[in-house]
Amino acid sequence: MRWLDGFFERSSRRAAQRVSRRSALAGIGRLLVGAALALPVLPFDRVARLAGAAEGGKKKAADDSQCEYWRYCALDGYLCSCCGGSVSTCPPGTEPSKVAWIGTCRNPQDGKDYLISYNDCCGKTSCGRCLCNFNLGERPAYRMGLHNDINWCMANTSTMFHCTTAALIGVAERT
Ligand code: ABN
Repeated sequence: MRWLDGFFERSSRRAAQRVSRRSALAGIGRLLVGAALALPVLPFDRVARLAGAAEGGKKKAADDSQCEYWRYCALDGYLCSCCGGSVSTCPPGTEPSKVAWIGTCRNPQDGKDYLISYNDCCGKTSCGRCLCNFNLGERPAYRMGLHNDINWCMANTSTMFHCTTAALIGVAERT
């Protein structure tokens, strides 16, 4: 390996005589900046990551304790399925609001639109878990039946809002 040591020694000395320290540093700097710019655009295979994200999205759309569950397309409130109840039943100690708002949501499994009744559950303080807010087809208070941003426990004996259910009430007819 002596010859290799000698070779590198001779090349280093020759380079040191020809190239100044400043231009050597500038060259190394250019190399580093070039690499930093070029590397992110190299064609990495991102397909696997995208497939994973799509799979995660599908799982969420089928899980009624996630905001992305399809029936929650016009729900504003805490999910009762995270609060001791279910997607369509109030947790113990609360009762469904006497008035409600409705939404029309598409079930991704069959591609059909369904009418959903959103009822607030009343009688306990805010659940505080799984706050979701989707507003597909939601309208301001001049269309009360489509308005989600108020406490629908207003007509109950106890007006305390706890969480919101999303009961399926029928298939939406196309007009
Ligand atoms: N409809 C859910 C809700 C309750 C209280 C305040 C705003 C929204």
